[in-house]
Amino acid sequence: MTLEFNVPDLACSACVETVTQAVQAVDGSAQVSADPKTKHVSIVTQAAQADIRAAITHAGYTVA
Ligand SMILES: [Cu+2]
Repeated sequence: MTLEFNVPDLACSACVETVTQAVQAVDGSAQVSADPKTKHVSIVTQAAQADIRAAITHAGYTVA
């Protein structure tokens, strides 16, 4: 399944890396694409949306 999130705090490529690592700590095979310009994060994963959302939040980012 593909999850779509808006992460307004996503400012640069380091943020993308942080979010990607947080998501992949939940699901190592997750495919994460995130764009600091649009603040849009798209994640292909089998993990539950709530778990992915929690991982991003715990990494210090607000999910809109
Ligand atoms: Cu950043």
